[in-house]
Amino acid sequence: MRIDIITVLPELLKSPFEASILKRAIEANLVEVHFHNLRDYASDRYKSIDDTQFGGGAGMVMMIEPIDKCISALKAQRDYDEVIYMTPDGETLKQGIANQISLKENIIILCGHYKGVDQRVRDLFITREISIGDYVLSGGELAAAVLCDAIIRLIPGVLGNETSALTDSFQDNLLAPPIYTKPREYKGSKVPELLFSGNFPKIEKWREEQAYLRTKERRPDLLNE
Ligand code: 6GU
Repeated sequence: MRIDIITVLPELLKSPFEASILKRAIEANLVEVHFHNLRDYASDRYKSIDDTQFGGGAGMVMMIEPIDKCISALKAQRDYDEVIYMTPDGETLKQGIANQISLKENIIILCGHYKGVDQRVRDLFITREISIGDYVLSGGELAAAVLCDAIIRLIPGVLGNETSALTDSFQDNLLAPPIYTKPREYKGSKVPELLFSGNFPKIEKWREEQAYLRTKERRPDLLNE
């Protein structure tokens, strides 16, 4: 998979890709991530990428021309399956969306800033608009990092244990069950005895029940999806 990220703040976006699982995925060539500074595609000598709104109103709007130039330069080199715009009024990111996107070959992610982009960018270039939740961030960069993390960890080979992404919370619309490690007892607090029984069918059944109970208690909305 190849991800091209268009941003006015590449430095804000880079560090999540330089540690742990994402770093290893890149080093193992399971994913390529490229950053494009929108200012490099500005047309005037001030490197402007935004301007005031037509019709009046507070806040700057990202202009179509630099974005068009950047996206067109990328599309001249390869085909893209999706051009995703990160915006608080997009579709809310869910595990199912991450699953779908993780199957794509080449994607572009455009990070919104200021008030957002000229509507014509959305009409002409964007195939999918994604939000990471009902709150406003100062830009789409952190949201893009969240989306990338959610999709890259699903690429086969990225997680050491192939089964572990399948047992995440939200796969199958269930939260994950409680988990334990050593010591067996800590300051009087004990690990459930069943987990030492070696009876794996019974342990699996217990985990499924716990996942269901936890979901019913914390996220009943998931059970109706
Ligand atoms: Cl994708 N962008 C911004 N600016 N704020 C957000 C968001 C995105 N998702 C939730 N809040």
